[in-house]
Amino acid sequence: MSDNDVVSHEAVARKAADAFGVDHHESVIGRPKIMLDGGPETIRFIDKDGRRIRNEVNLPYDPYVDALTEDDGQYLYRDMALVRRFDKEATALQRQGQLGLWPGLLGQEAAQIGIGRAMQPHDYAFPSYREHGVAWCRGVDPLHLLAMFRGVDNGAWDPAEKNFHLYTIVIGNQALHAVGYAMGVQRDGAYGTGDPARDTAVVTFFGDGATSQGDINESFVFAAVNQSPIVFFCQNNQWAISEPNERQSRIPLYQRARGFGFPGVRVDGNDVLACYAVGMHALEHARSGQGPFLIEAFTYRMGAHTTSDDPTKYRDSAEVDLWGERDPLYRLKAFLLSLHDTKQEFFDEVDAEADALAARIRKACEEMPDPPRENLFNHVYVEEHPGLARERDEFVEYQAGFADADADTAGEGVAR
Ligand SMILES: Cc1ncc(C[n+]2csc(CCOP(=O)(O)OP(=O)(O)O)c2C)c(N)n1
Ligand SMILES: [Mg+2]
Repeated sequence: MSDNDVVSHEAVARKAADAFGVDHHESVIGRPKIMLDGGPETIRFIDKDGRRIRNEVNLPYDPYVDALTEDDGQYLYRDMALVRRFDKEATALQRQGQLGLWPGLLGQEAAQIGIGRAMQPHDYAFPSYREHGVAWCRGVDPLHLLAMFRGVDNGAWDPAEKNFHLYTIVIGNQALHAVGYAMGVQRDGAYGTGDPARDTAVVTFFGDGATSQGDINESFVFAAVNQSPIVFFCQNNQWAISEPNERQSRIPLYQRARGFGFPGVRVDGNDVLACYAVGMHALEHARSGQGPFLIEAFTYRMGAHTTSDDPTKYRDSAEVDLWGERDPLYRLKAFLLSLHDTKQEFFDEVDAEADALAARIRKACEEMPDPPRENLFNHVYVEEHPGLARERDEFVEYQAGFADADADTAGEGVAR
């Protein structure tokens, strides 16, 4: 076959799989999977049975993992388990009419907790809309996330207090904000000084689909030419709603960084130790003035895109089952058991804590008061705007006509 032949997508995928020397899998709907495990260039520390991997690819990051104690490993497990439980409860709350929408993170816990715990409090994060695990690491109360998806708040946390920006739904847009912030850090001289309390890195989060957006590519250009202190953290969960990743790129996403002039690596996004270690390295790279860094966390979206999506329409359940075997929590649990012989008591305590968390957020979510309706008009302009004030007054008067109906449904605790 010559290079000029028109080849099917499947043939391209087979060729790529052969080039990487890995198996590919064909699903019953005929979608070829190029690399189920990310390929040999993927940085991974724990194998599927929980054993520690030592090889040339992960060697540069070994010291970060070797420095972790059993307590640290348990801490990461606890984070992941609590965030998973919170996410599960949020999905149930949406199904029961308490939230308008919920984008689940099932399967992506290791990617988010790994990088989240590598960040320093004075670093700054710009998330998209699925970063509940990072929010957790930044100390954002899960209830604030629920308030937003319940529609009673536009973003309940103070970004400046947590150094965690508000969620961004417009795909890729937050990367531009993040690079702008990182350029501001440069103007403040808050990088490359050698003072760990001062040197700051910015991290922005986006998905595989977002890499097809202009915003991401423009961010790469500005970050590269300015050598800005930013880590681009791409969670390649294989799907952009119903669009599989292999229809969006002919090369592994991490390789794109090279074309812009900064390093990029692929890490096993279901291995929390790998995400933590590579995150630590990339953050130090950025803080010390060496410029941007791209991490592609190769993972899988185990659930639906959001609660409005039905993935059975476009993907095969065999694929989901296959990735179920790579569950990030089971992997870390196997590691803790094999390396440290962690006692069952610890896992039981975490489960109990997770249930208590779920009960707390359920109760508080159901009891969340609706905001005053006129809030809709607030914060549009810095100062009062006469036209808008008139519309607000008319709206309030109009709504007052429904006072009796409101009294009838009061106490039901259902978001209207
Ligand atoms: C600019 C823009 N275009 C389209 C959409 C609709 N949309 C919402 S999520 C999504 C897919 C994003 O996929 P990916 O970047 O892989 O992130 P994931 O949802 O998988 O985490 C799209 C197209 C949007 N929100 N913004
Ligand atoms: Mg995706």
